[in-house]
Amino acid sequence: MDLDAITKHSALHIKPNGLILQYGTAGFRAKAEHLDHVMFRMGLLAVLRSKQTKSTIGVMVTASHNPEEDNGVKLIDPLGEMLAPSWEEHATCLANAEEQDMQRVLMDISEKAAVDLQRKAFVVIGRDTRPSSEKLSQSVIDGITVLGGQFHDYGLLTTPQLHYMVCCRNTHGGYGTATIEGYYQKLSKAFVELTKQAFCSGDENRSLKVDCANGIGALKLREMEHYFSQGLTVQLFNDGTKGKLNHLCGADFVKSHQKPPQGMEMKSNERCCSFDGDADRIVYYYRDTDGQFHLIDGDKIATLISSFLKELLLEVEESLNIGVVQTAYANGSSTRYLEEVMKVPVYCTKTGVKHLHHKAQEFDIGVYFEANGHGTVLFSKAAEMKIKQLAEELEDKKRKAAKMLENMINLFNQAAGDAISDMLVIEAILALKGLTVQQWDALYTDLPNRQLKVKVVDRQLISTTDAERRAVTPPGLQEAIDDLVKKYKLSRAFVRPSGTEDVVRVYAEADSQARFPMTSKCERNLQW
Ligand code: NG1
Ligand code: ZN
Repeated sequence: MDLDAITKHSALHIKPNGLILQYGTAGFRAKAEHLDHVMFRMGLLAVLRSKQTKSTIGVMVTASHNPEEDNGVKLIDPLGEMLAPSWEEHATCLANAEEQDMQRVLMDISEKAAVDLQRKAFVVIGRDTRPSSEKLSQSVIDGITVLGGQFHDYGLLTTPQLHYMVCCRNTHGGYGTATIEGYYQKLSKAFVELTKQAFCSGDENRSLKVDCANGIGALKLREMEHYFSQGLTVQLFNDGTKGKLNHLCGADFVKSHQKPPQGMEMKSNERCCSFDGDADRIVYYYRDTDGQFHLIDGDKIATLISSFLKELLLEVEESLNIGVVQTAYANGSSTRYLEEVMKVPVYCTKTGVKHLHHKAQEFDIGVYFEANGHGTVLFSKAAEMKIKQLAEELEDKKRKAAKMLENMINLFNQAAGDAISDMLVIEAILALKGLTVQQWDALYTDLPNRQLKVKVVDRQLISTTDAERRAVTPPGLQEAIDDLVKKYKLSRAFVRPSGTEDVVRVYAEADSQARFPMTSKCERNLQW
């Protein structure tokens, strides 16, 4: 380690006085102007992590669904997964170190994590379309090079595309080719093969309206659309040519306001979807003939996908196990439908995809989605091999089903939830099953629900247990919630501190909106 060079370069990326940031569920997030030093330091950390894992590490510069003025950064571990928890702590220490302590903290991390400093390091970088992202990714590069690491800058990418690149590089092409062309080819080949049958039966004019949140999703979908254009026409809205990133549009806006994004022309019964700012989340929606808006969130996406996969497994008579993983925010109706009607086991984890991803790895086929539309499906190595074998050995209808499963494996981005990949999966399933968006929506009816955020002095005073469904502290809080909840049917409520914002989130659902615990009066009394 050239400690002098580190000190010299670090002085060009000064930490603002008194600023303390935490590596949260989605890495660091803050106003862009406060992040230069964090970027430089995450470049340094990525080099250490790369040396330690003897693998390529990813650094993504994005603040996802947050306002355009914000930015953020997260590291991607070797198989495309989120950074290991012990390294999240190293990231927090390094980001908050005072200038004079930088060298010591770097040495501490290297010692604690047994980093072989002599090894080579390789880091790949991606960024979203925020005006601040290009300069901030240059600071990441500065950090990488000062520690002697090599890098490849992919430039503009969606977050899940960078996860895919990292996974491809560390599996030496086993997962796919680590280029944007490789990503487009892999997904569109699977999509075209999967939907061939559906489209020859006269359903070739499928079209979908996509709200791209004025973000990176628009650029990437535009690049990709000609690869699958025979199967699906996408009409892009909020493509970044006029509006501001995530402003009154995008998956987060649609999900939390339960209304269409600005700028989207919706005719009745038209299928529409929204991506978030870095295209790792997707939600669907439509307006019925009475003009009423219907949201189809991550829970219903998980239901559609898992029922399709289960049907295919029944067809090939293979007893691979499927599990669905949700968080406390999953609508109670979805959990009931999955367990009671579809007879699929459902598990609840803490919020944040790393928890869901981890749990989903326990199954042959693990379907995980957060209600906000972030999710994917994981296939175990054994399941992949079995399905490949069935696709070769079986005949007729069974072979067709096994081939479909094989294509589904390739169509999912197993490294991370991916709006583009999930969109193609959903479009393929709807086409193959001949389902309209209304029929999909009618699988079950969501319980009325509300989610609020409340500003408090110290959100960490609230601690939780049971996958965040029950509060442990402060004393009396859970009892108060229980007293309220028991007055209503099919009711559930919980509070938890957010991992990405300085707020406490409050969620409640019950059988009817009219008798809903969180009335508008109550809402006004809360500080937003
Ligand atoms: P927090 O802020 O911890 O609630 C939010 C989302 C998560 C996840 C992360 C990362 C909700 C209720 N929470 O986490 O699902 O997506 O951001 O972006 O939607
Ligand atoms: Zn996102």
